[in-house]
Amino acid sequence: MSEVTGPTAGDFVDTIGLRAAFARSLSAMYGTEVPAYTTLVDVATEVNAQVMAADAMAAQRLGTIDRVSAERHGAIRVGTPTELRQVAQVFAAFGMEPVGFYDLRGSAATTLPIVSTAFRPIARDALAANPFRVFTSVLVTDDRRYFDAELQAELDDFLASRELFGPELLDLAAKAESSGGLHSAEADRLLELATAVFELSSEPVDRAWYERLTTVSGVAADIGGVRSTHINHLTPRVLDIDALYDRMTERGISMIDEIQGPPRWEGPDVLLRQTSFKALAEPRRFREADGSVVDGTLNVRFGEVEARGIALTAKGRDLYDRMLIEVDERSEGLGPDEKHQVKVAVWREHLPTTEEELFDAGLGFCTVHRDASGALRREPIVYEDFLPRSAAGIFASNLSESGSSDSAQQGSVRDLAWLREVIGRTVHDPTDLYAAEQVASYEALGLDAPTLAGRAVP
Ligand code: OOG
Ligand code: NI
Repeated sequence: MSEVTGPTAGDFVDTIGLRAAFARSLSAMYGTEVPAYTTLVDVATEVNAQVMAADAMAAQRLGTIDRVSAERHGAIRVGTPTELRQVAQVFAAFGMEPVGFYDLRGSAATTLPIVSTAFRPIARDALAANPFRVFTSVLVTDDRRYFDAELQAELDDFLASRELFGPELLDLAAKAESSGGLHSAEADRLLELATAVFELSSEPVDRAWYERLTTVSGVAADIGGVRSTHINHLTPRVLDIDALYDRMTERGISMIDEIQGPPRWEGPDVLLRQTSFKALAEPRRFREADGSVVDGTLNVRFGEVEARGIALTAKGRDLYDRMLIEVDERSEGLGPDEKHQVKVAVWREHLPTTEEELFDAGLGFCTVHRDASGALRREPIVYEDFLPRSAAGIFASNLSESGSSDSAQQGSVRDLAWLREVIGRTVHDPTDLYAAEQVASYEALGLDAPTLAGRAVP
């Protein structure tokens, strides 16, 4: 594992060191803002220690305990293509590249006027050293299902008049990107500025404007109702999410009523399981129509935890998506416990119960290695990305109002090509990254890689 260095006087801090320090710095900041996050991290640490004590080899099959203990994902939301391009520059300083395109609009379950990508390291050693990733959403203000022409014009004006990322931050970030790091004084300054932009602002919120956007969507208000951005949540990784769920509940923290993604079952863990606790009331100040400023609260930020499994091939991903549809059909009207039982039944019907069979069936990604005796061993590749349906579920369960949208209107076009254009950088396809890693490991041993059919729908 590469050594992760903190900024110390006189040192050059490389990209990995910057990323690790950035994740720590955001974590420290967020812990002071949202104390329940610290509880979540404590419980995750406790659970991880127990899983390690029970079987350290099995616990580390999808990442070393050092990686898992430091592992976090964040979520942020921005308003405009310019802000998205700028945040991409900030993340580039930390070796985090855009991966995947997620369209969370227009689903029956949610009213989310956003599209998203994830910024993360892509090389295996960079992920092993520190996999910090940020799910990043951008508002789609010209989508008529959500914003009429008048509201769009006002919103665009409002967003155009704010500055989230100042020139000093952007310049330092560009320098860190091109030099592969920074000397310590500049590294400290970059970390300070890059942390500060994601702090919750104490500037009063214009109540009428915020409420107007809330009628469209709580997410629209969170993004476009204020003059700054903030971390929405930071998510630790846990090795046993069911144990964590129970323990948080015992501590009196009310979790959402289901774990998103695959069920707990006896076969291989695939993709990603996530759960969250509901957004907490946080003190915010409001400016009323008469200009007076009053104290109030907003429920926007929440806590989330995740357990990561094996990355699925396009074929495996397609199966996963079909299994979720089957679960929906078979669990209509059922409560969370019964729904979980249906999930387990569907999993048993469709998915192999061992990793080996999962790889043999071309459903899961792996790398191949020779052990000391010369025998070939396959190791699972961990899933490093997000799931749009789980994301929509996490968003939805944390919005107090469902918002409103007009499905008779045409949505505006947003796709991977659009994302690439506004970010001005390569947006990687997650499935291609896993496939390339698998192929490279076979080729390194002079073996033919198993053929991988098709591409996953992101
Ligand atoms: C992002 C919600 C999605 C995840 O882990 O799927 C997400 C947000 O709330 O901004 O973080
Ligand atoms: Ni999240």
